[in-house]
Amino acid sequence: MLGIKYPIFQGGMAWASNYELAAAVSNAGGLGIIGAGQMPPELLVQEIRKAKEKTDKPFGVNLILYLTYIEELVDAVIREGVQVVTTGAGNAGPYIKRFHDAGIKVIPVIPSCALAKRVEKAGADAVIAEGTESGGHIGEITTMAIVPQVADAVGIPVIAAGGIADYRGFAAALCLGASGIQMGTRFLATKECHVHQNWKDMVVKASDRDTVVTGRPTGHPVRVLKNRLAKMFLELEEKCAPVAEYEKLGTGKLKAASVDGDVEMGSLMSGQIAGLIKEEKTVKEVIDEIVSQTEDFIKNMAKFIK
Ligand code: TUI
Repeated sequence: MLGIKYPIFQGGMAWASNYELAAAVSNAGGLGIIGAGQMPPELLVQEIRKAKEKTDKPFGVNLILYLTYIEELVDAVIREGVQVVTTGAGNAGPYIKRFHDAGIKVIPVIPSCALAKRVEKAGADAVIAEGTESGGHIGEITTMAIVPQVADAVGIPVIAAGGIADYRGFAAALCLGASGIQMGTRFLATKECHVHQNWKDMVVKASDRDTVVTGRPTGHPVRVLKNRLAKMFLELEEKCAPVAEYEKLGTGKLKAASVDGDVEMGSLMSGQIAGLIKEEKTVKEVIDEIVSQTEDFIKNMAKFIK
């Protein structure tokens, strides 16, 4: 469907997956995705053009749908032309026809069966079923539970996301009914990812219990690595603070993590699988290793039941 060699998507990460990471993933045979986040449309256009200079393989753009100027980003993506758009934090339905008319495949990230069915009805080409293990803005259901349920609920291909960083996660996702995987945190800790070294070091140092979910009362829960900022968010919850206070505290914090490397007051969005990631690698190493190890593993799986 997408013209890619391996069914491995790199999660579109605001302030973390720019054209360099996306092009590297696409060149290695996966699907690189530029995380548009809150970029102004002109910057997104530049990113798409630079990615095209770096790779002749298909790549995508991820759009966060709750932005007030989302229409401008949609127009920019359609004008520039990319192979795939993935969407997060909202219902992709209203935009699907316009993308299709421009020859762009639409693959929404969804945290529930209800949303999966809704976007399938609206014409989505596939869905990314994302578990609560993921970093950033999350739903409530685990990857283990959501992937088979979404696979049964829709007829389009399902990509599994959340808690996957090695061949075991890849194989498990296929067993659960997925046709492919999406990884974010694993690609955060790669040489080609431009986030500040301090953030990557925090991922590599993290253990299994080092992430926490903040912002639940706002309706936009976000998983991050524990730090001073995360603690301050949790204190707002204890005080039953108004939503405006979360917004005030959160402003500019993803940039602080990514650009300034502020590991105390930056928003270090990362998934629970950070604990499994022990070193920074190149994108090609990540993809080549996971592909060859998954293949070997699957070939030998029958031994467990014989
Ligand atoms: O979108 C993500 N992950 C993200 S977006 C993001 S940017 C951000 N920055 C600060 C605060 C909050 C976000 C960081 N990480 N993942 C995909 C995803 N989509 N997870 C959950 C959803 C989702 C939620 C509700 C998708 C659809 C949806 O629909 C609601 C509706 O009623 O249509």
